[in-house]
Amino acid sequence: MGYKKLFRGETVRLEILNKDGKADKKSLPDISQDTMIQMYRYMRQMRAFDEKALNLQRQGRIGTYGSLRGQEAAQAGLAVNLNEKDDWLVPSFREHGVMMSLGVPMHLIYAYWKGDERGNISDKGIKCLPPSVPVGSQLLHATGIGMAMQKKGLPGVAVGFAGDGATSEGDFHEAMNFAGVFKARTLIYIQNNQWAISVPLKKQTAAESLAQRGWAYNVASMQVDGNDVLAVYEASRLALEHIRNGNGPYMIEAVTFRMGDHTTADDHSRYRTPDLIAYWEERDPIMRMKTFLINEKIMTQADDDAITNDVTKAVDSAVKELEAMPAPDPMHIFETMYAEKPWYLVEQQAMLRDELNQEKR
Ligand SMILES: Cc1ncc(C[n+]2csc(CCOP(=O)(O)OP(=O)(O)O)c2C)c(N)n1
Ligand SMILES: [Mg+2]
Repeated sequence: MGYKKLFRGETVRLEILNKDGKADKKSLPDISQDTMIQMYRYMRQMRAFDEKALNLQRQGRIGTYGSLRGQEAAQAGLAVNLNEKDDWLVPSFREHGVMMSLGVPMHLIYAYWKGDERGNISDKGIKCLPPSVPVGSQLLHATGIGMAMQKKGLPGVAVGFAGDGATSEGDFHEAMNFAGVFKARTLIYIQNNQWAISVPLKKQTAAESLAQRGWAYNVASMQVDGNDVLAVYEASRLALEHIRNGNGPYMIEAVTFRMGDHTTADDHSRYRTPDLIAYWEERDPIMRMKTFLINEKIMTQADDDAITNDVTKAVDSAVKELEAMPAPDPMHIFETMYAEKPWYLVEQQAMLRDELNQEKR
């Protein structure tokens, strides 16, 4: 297949499913029907999680929330290729889809968006760093972890996530440079949703693609239709194989679209037109895969109804678990940042303890 041949400096764009859910049979990846259903299920779970999160935010039951609506394929097609025992997730703030797919409990992800630090601590043994809000900063951590794994001969891959806007940050370029020089076991995974809050891609960069930047650092790079879960699956599989075989880092640019507001603190109708939203609504990643699965008789409408039931139940029970969590201990803010606490935090911790004790009296 043409896309397997990567040319230095040239952007290779991978697309398999068209917007109407039809695939060119010749380009179908070697993928089992179970995996296809799994990816579809993951996407449906993300959408159900997301819709509930927006309602919870409106009701004041969680805080500001960043929706991933529209980006489900870009996360599900990657998730099924990851191995939760060995691989590291190094997320920014829009990766809850891939996190929940790898097993981070949904009630903890809701807790994070409620401002509860305990949301970042899971007992499931999943190697997932806390989501990083300073744009692009997490990519340096992903490169560092990938360098360490390369040095230690470990089998895993560190996946550093970022958006299109983050690729304008110095951190992105430093991370790419180090990854290239030190052959880090790192996948730099860019979800190009074409907006950085209200800044459109064309004001972000004059480059033809984000993927082409990777080659300047000798990081093999590919652009993929991020709303096509089969294409994302295949791009991720190729990238991870490349890294796992010791060939150095890889960068994927998944071209997608954020369907909603940047976060619940934003109003995207102020900078985007209804026509643009309608254009992307027609390219919804979930509908596209559903049409494909039903037309190919891989899934029936009854199977789909059962999935709806399962994902709704899972979300409802996550909300119950979230709201059954005991109130967080304010003293907890001093834990988990440093192995050895600096003196000023020791002082502040003592002050807060005194204040809380006085309040109790
Ligand atoms: C260093 C830094 N600068 C600015 C911000 C404010 N900010 C938060 S998200 C964002 C846009 C990020 O866009 P992109 O990287 O495309 O990710 P997306 O939100 O589209 O997923 C900005 C400017 C921040 N969090 N950190
Ligand atoms: Mg963006």
